[in-house]
Amino acid sequence: MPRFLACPSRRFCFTRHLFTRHLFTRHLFTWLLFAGLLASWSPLSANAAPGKDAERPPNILFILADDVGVDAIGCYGGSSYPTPRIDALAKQGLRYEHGFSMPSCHPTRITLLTGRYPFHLGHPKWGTFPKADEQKTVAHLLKKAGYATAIAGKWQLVLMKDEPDHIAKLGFDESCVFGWHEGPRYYEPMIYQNGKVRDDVKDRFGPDVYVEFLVDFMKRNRERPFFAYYSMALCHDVTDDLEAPVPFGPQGHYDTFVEMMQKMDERVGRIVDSVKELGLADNTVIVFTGDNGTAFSYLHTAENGKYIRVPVFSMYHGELIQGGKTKLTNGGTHVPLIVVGPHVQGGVTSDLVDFSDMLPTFAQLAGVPVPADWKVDGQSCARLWGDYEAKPRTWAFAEGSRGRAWVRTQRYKLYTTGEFYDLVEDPKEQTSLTQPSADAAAVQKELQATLDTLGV
Ligand SMILES: [Ca+2]
Repeated sequence: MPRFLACPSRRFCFTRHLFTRHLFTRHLFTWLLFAGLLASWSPLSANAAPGKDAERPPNILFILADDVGVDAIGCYGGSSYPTPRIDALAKQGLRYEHGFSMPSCHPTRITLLTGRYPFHLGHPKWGTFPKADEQKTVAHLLKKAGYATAIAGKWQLVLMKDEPDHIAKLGFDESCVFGWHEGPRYYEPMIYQNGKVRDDVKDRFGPDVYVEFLVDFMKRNRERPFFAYYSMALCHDVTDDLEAPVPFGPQGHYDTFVEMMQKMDERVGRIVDSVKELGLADNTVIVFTGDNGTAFSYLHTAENGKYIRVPVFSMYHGELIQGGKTKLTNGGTHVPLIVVGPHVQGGVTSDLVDFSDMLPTFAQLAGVPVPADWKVDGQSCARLWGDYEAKPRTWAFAEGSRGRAWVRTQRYKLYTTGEFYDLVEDPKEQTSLTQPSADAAAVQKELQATLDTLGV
């Protein structure tokens, strides 16, 4: 039997528990009949392959750092910031060399939640989510599979004051997020919990509140599968569009990028430790990634009511480079992607992944099909996460803010504008290939066909 076909039996094992309880109270005869069916399914459950818990699908802890590209992470070749906890995750699990985001926050989050590229959703305006797709999110899909769902940190898909129930509408049972463009996210934070502003966090550091909330959520739901989405505030700089500058930290300025990286790594460690402390390490898949490349600059302080920006330069493979957020280059779209789990194959993989893959991947872990009418762009990338049937994708996609987009392989990248780059020879995309080799030309042709099929 193909491995993927074994999935429904595992899903069946989990759902049958809930289902049989329901039937028992409703109709004893039906229950007995169903019990007979269970007996016929049992051997499949007993022989569940590695990666498939006989009782329930795995928990998913999805950690999304803000404005952190590969150049900022030690195990990817960054050397400006110590990232011991993230590096330890990579050592323990699987590190992707070719994980790609959109070049900025909002389109990445849209793609993550829907499995669709933003242009297929009509390029949702910054800070909005398409109304027609509110029921078609990864959170709704996981809820359908019996998961408890929660998000902590950044939402960004609506102004919370306008629509405090927006997160619940999109499928999250619980939430603890900062008031994006409404108040501070770090010091003296403004935090909405389940749609209501908390009045007990003024003296707290926001990121500590987000971690605490999610750890508590995992603790309360440890007897059932859960989807914990840790949408980190770190390492994005402070909010800059309020009437007055937001409060400094105790040091008299905002955290430097170095300090933010350190705090980000610490909190990743804290939430990963909590999974172990709760006894959930054997049934939890942890994913760490970033929503776009490293910030180009950040707000370091404010004087006379005006913010002062400082550039972010990082040492990456021995070269000092500036963060590339918002650009479609590697600097803006090449993000860390590390996966840890009880059955995840360790090491480094060259598989391509983009954010449209998360929804179908998590659906496969949960054992639920993605409805065909959702028209998801991605595909499961779980082939190395356990015994899951999935094929590596042959291209990844990203789109910028002005309709410009690309598809790429590990080596070559073709833009909608026709520019074509060999990223091994020319990682900074300085010279578009006008006379590609025969091999490169063949890839170019395939990538063009992909762009044509996508209709971008
Ligand atoms: Ca971001």
